Amino acid sequence: MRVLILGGDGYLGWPTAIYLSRKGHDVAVVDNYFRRLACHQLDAEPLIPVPNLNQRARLWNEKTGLTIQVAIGDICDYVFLCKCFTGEAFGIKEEWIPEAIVHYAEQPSAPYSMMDHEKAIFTIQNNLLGTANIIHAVNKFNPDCHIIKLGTMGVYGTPNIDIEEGYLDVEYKGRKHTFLYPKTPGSLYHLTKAQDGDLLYFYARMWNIRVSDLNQGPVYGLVTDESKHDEKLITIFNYDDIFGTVLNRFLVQAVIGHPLTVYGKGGQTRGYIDIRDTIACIELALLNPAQAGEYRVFNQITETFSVKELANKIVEAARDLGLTVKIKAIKNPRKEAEKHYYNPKYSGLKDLGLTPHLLTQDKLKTMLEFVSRHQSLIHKRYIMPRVTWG
Ligand code: NAD
Ligand code: USQ
Repeated sequence: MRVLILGGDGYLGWPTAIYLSRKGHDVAVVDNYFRRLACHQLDAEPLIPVPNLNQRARLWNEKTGLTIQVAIGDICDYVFLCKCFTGEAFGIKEEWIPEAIVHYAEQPSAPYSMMDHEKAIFTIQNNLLGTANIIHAVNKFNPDCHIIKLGTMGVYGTPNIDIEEGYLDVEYKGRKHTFLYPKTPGSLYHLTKAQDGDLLYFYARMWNIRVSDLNQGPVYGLVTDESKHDEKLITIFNYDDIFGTVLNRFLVQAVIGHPLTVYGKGGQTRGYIDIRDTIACIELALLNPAQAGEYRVFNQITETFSVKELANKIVEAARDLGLTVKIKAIKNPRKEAEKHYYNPKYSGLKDLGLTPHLLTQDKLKTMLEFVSRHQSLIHKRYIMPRVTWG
């Protein structure tokens, strides 16, 4: 399939691109380097320096004989985005109209969105404008094109009832209706992910577009089958307070002997997923597209843990490697429930064929060993949280 990956330079975008390319898809990637620039501005560099997108696509293409096309630009610029739908942005002479889009190109950090006025407004503009542009471009160039958008489990918040996959059946005063599951996001970033979902649901009903919204939990890991033999192909891996996700942060903290930064009581429970399963889920969505007019939602997680449980697992794995790791509860910089009911449903992707890689002690040890080999690159000043929810 012709697959356009928006946000193809990112933590998830690049491993998805090389995986789908290896699987024989015709892949083109787009990115405006927002993430790299923000990392420079906030002094939050990834663990391992990563070549730019053109360099690593060239490396991949030379190494495999396959072709990943690259365009650098902003999807909020509609003229540029339209050129990505014709092939012009990639310098492709003949018509190149995508059959599927994987939409990763958003500002993905909750702390970033809560930092100040400028970053709040940027997050709203970037995430909503970008998504609206994609919808319009799809409608203009190929209304049959399947939009696979990365959503987030955080749109649901932590309600005191079970979390369904996207929709909720409600019976009220003797009548029944199915609604989108109510959303109670806990950061401005998460709110924009709720709103971009609403945009897609609206246009699925208005224009019959096909949408899969993949509500994913925090992702962990950095090596995939395509990058394991070549470090230059490894993805951007952040462990700082702004762009690092919790398990990735804890791995790095454990390696340098920093007490694991559990925010508050540590009872915050989330659904987690291995980066290799993220990619597998994208492929499953791609091969099993939503119907025309369907806004389909999957909860993209494979197991749930509280932050405290995650921290304890890391302490145990580190101990087996001879590392003594402590846990230190610190004042929670966020406004979130620290002890709550959490029972999400996540059977849809498994029904399509996902076989999850669960978080075993062996896997934790492998990741700790990998990070240990790069210990000299770790900056301790990136660890403590700088942003509060105000
Ligand atoms: P990332 O920041 O590494 O990747 C996003 C990429 O999109 C970046 O390279 C960035 O430069 C690019 N980008 C942003 N705005 C753009 C624009 N206007 N035009 C062109 N490119 C743009 O983030 P990630 O962790 O790979 O997350 C990707 C998506 O997955 C996000 O939408 C995020 O909400 C979602 N998600 C991530 C996780 C996770 O744990 N990483 C979990 C759930 C959902
Ligand atoms: N946490 C700690 N200590 C830390 C970092 C985080 O206790 O050092 C806690 C947070 O308070 C939170 C939980 O761990 O309760 C998860 O935090 P996170 O930073 O890993 O995840 P979050 O901010 O929610 O965002 C990440 C990605 C985002 C994605 C989201 C999925 O950055 O793109 O949408 O995970 S979810 O959490 O399901 O909404």
